Amino acid sequence: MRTEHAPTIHRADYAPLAWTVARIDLHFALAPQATVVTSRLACVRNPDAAPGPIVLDGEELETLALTVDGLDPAPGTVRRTESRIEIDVADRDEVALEIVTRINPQANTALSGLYLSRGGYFTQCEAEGFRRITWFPDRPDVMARFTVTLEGDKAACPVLLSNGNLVEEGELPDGRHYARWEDPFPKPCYLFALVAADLVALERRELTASGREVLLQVWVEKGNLDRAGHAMESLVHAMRWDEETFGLELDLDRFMIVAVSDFNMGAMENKGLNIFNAKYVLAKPDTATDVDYEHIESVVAHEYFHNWTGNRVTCRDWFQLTLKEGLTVFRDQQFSADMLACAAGAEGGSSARAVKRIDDVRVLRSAQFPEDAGPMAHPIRPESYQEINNFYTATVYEKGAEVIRMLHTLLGPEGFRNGMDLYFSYHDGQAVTCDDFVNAMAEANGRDLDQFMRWYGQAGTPRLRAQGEWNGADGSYTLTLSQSTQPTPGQPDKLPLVIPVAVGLIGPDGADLPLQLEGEHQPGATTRVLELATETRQWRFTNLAAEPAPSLLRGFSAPVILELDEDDGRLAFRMAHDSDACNRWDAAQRYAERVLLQLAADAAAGRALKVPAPFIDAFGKLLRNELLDPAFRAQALALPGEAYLLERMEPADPAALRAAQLHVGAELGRVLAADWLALAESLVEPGEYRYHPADAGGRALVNLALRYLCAARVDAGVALAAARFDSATNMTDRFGALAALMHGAVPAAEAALAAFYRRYQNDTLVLDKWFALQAGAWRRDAAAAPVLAQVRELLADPAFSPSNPNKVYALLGSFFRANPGEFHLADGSGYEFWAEQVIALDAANPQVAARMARALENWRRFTPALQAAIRPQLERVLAADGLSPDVTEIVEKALA
Ligand code: 0A1
Ligand code: ZN
Repeated sequence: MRTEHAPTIHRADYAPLAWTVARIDLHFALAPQATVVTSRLACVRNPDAAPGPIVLDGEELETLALTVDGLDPAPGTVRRTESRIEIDVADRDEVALEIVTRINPQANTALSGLYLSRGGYFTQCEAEGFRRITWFPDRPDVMARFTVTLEGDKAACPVLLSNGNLVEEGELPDGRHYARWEDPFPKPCYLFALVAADLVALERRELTASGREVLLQVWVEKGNLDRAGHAMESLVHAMRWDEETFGLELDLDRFMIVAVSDFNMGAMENKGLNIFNAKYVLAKPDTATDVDYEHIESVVAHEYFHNWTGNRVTCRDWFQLTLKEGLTVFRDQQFSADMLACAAGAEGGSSARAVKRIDDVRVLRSAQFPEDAGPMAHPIRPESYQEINNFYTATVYEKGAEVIRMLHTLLGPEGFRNGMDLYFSYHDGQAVTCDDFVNAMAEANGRDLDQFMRWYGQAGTPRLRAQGEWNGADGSYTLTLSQSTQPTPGQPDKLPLVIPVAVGLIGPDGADLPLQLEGEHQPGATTRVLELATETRQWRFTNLAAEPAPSLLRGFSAPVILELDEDDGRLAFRMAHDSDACNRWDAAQRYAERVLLQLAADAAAGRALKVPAPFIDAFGKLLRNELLDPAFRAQALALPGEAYLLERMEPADPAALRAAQLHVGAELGRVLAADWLALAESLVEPGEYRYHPADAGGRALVNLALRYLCAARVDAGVALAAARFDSATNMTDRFGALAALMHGAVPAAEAALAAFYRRYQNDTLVLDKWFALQAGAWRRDAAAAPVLAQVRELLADPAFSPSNPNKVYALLGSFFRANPGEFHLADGSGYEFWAEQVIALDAANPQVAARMARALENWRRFTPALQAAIRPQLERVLAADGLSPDVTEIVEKALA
């Protein structure tokens, strides 16, 4: 592990390398503790760069040999540090290097580079893992053609995989065998991968749009083949969608997905050999919920889409990460929305799409908005970083996707497609920048996007202030929109952005009004996109018979915080009538937020808590509205998440908010008990489980009903949850019922939890759910032991392993990040535990530790008493011996 503090890298310092690599021939002699890597590099002088030495990166490598054109380097031509080799080369434009290194996969607990997982060898090279395998210019603008030979023990790793095409394989003495792979496409080294393990494949052959046969494989451990089908289906859907939507075809003869149990992130788009966290591959009805199925579909698609947006056209440097990530998230969001709409059929298509949009907005608001308001705030294209692994963020991914979505909104689907076509025609095979992408969009559409580019450079969530003025005398409604963005670290001044605001006006009868702007001759569509590009601007709608209710930012048309004064009656009205499902959901969220924050303030001040009757009434109306799609109702009736609410609370007081959440949830359950029960009993199980969005919506709504009923401890509801737990035929129902029982902390919960453990004790992925549920538990009885005690106990459970990232995320992530009401204990014991765990994790896996460390980055938003308890723990972590650059960057920025 690196112990020195990482220097800050600046985007402005980018310079092309003097030497790049045209070809690399790699040979791996695989052994758990001593793998020998022989690398032959064809280095070429870069005519576009200033002259200089060959520069290679390395980390924790034991170098056994290095030759230049077959000879020992001439004295004085090589300079070496732990992490860098420079080689002076005079008078030549091409040089052959041969480097032999020895590495220890078994000791690689950071899971970056080449590591072991359950006896197999796997790699993870993004962002800078390749340098932990061999010396190489480890940056994405070096694109080389790879040939890879793997040599390993046949019994331990019968399967030997790498990128591209298998060109040769055979036997070797001593029970070993080998395979040689050639990737026809030049690629940056972060897309290199190898797998050598005991796996089996689910296979399928498909024809691409142009009629080429391709082999698709999903590789899993023996015994898991019956869980690979959904990933394969998802892959085929993704292939078809990219052909139809963007005219993009698979360019390889073979495309492989491999599931691995130990993985820091979700999955990785290595060329032709995607490596996945097993959690995003494996599913069968008995072990995976509907939500798991959905996630698998979108992650499989995301990685597949990277083949064009990321691999064929890649990033010039890591500051451009959102070039591939924002765009690919947008593509996977569109794909999932299309899949849901297609499954829902003609009638339910638009609601299904809205439900997906609501999901995406929820993630953005709960994960990205807080990031943009804290010490790690950065533009989607950061200006600097210390550790690039810390910048795989919600901002780069999710806000990045919102920026692409705004381009899609501004240019329209056709204009966007034209821009994509032009982007590929200019840049296929290149490593480029975000400017190159936006320029292609601008050129294809004849549109100036210079001001739009500010979205790439400005951090912070803009506030969009809206004010409406009704003029009854002339039937006009004047809408004034203004924007402002708070300063963020290092960015005190903000400039106006281009904000597309989709607007509708709702008439008193609840129907949308046709919109006619001043100067237009007739009314037009009922939703229009207004473009706010200055600090403030007015629009005047005319020809209106009565005062309208504005519905702004429809479909969440921009990643901003909308500030609009609406009284409770207006919110209830929009909950009942807004034709834009996303805004209808948002109206319910706003109303709930208002009530929850008021009750939290009451709880903090020791006042009695009372939920306003009109709020319960508005919720009840949504709940009983059978015309609404169940999946939508499940979204609209779920209270806003605590992470989002804490962000809106001044100061953030997790205990008070939790008191409010407990009270409001129980009251909604109690007062509406008859409705919840009727609903839970009326939604009949559709026979044998299949993953289908229409069925999933019903299951989600029943599970929500059980949650409210258990929160209120309604006897019939608790009995129903217990019965559904016992008779469930699939994980969605079983887990939903268990979660409801746990949520209510009812006596039946304990037995159900134990039964769940017994049933799945040998199923590591399902046990992650068991850990997460307990770490995320809410306490209803002040006399009960704090969840912290349970989390500590679970650390010692034989099923827990601190070296498995999924286990850490399930137990510690769920506690630190998803259970603020229990983590932020007034006596500070939660923070002591946090520091202890971050320090322990960091010694083995800095990326995982840094993710956990981020749970306290927004500590300055909390009450003074909590801040006083947090600060010494942040300082304690920062003072720890050998702290990684990853955690150092997070904690230093938090304390700055
Ligand atoms: N590029 C992958 C995610 C990924 C990023 C970093 C990793 O290691 C530090 C691993 C995976 C994606 O977007 O899916
Ligand atoms: Zn990605």
